[in-house]
Amino acid sequence: MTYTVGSYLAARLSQIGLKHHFAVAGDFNLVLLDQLLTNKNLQQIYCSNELNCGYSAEGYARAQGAAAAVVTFSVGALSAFNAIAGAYAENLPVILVSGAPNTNDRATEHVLHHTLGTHDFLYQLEIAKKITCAAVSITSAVDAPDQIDYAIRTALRERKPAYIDIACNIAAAPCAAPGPISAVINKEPSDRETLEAAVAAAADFLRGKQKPVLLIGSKLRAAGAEKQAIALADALGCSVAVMAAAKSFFPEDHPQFVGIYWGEISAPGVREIVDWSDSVVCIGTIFNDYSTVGWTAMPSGPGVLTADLKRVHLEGHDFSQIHLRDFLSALARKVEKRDATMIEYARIRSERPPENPAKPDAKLMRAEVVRQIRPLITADTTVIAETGDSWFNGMALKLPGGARFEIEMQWGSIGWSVPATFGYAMGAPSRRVIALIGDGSFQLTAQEVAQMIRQKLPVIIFLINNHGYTIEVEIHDGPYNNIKNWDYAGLIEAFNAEDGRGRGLRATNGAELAEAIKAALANRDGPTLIECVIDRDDCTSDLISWGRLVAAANARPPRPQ
Ligand code: TPU
Ligand code: MG
Repeated sequence: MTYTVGSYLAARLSQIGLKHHFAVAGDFNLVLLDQLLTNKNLQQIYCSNELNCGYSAEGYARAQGAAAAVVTFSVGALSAFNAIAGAYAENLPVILVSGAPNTNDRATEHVLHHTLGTHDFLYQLEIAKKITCAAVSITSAVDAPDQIDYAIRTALRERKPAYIDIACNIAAAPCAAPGPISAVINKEPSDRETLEAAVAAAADFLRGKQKPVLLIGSKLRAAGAEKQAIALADALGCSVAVMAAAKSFFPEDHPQFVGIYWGEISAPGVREIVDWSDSVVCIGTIFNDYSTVGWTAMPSGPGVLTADLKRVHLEGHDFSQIHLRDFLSALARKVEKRDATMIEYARIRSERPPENPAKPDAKLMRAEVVRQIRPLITADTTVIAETGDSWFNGMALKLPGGARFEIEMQWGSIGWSVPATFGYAMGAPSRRVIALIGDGSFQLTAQEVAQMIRQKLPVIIFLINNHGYTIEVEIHDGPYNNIKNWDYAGLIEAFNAEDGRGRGLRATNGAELAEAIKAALANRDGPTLIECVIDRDDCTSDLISWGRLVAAANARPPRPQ
């Protein structure tokens, strides 16, 4: 077979394990899309707009480890950039591929459509360089294989997005055949001597402590080190707390799992266990103003050991070029039991009292929605929680072993979850996907429900209609937090048109919600959106506490110069 630049790219995407790529057509990428279609192992999945295309790929990368989105020049790529920057923040290798102007139009006086109307076509590449770990512009079929391999390899190594643009008259040009995929997927090994030194220093650090705890962060998954973290926990026997953004990255049915650590709004007993400890081993953690609850919950000082993707830091030491996976598994073999924090936790642990069901015809409240969602979560369920009170509702769900949880806490762009749910469901067809989405967030990217209908994905969406931006209300209220109400359940009929099998249902009390959930479980031919109508101020107390502390952090006056 003779390869073209486009079919070479398709071969590489398929070789790294992708079965799909997401796309929106535009004249600068049409020939490229044709070339990608020639690969029968790679299905082309269409999105309603490029922002959603980027987020669909981001969601797919959460399920599959990597993803690709294909868009047209500028009008497409600039919309996708929000999602690509999000993938950077969230440590997800999404390959953004953009069609680009014909090579003959560069360095001429030509003015092209889909550009700023100047002779500069490079601004897109320049922006891409800021929000990806590798950005290449392909204008030669000879160099294309090397450039494509470099971009994909760097994305997989760094767990960050990469960018490739391909001139529209190069996409179908013949090029070299792909060599062995090991050149792209082989990981740089840890530096052996540094690894040994880091493990020795960390084991020494732990030997000197009585009450260490492990704190799990969201980069643990990016490192592919979830199993190794369990091995270290087993070896130490200490308490394991998990940051909100890493929920489900350490199994919640593990006997040493104590709960989500989130300062004032931590699960019962967890803040005490972390505060009383004499050392915190922070594994892949990200401390930002949200995750530290307005800088009120951030382990610091000589008792902190930080193990990051490729770096270990503890007082007096800093080691680079070692993979988290290698570090954790080697350390697990070196440490002695340190289970004092578990003994403490057993003493202070308080079980949540069982929730009583609301009266079936009583006005629907948030707590009743969460109570009815709990039993839906099985080992093969993934819960996807959007920014808003959905974050806090999601945190309160106890996950059985195997259940997964997805959240976009570092980037925090509302609207993420609708396309990310679509992409995730495409990437994980055997999982039950449940999304928790606020009305305000949903309005940004609602169109992608139509793609779930098109692909017949049996996703269940709990749309919490509290008539506004309640999370913002709790941080800082004003008229800008009120939104136009929609007939969310009715919208699904519009998306179904003549052939769709999506269902839209509205629940205003517990009985209606129970009926709607039954109908959702029975609908295997498309998504079911359940609009849960609650009061504007019916939110978790966690959101109120968190909002107060985040608002206080935002309101700090400028320091005097
Ligand atoms: O449950 P609830 O009402 O808090 O959620 P809902 O209705 O989805 O409202 C979310 C409100 C919100 C905004 C407007 N949360 N964060 N923001 C700020 C924001 C604006 N634009 C983007 C793209 N991302 C944001 N986070
Ligand atoms: Mg809302």
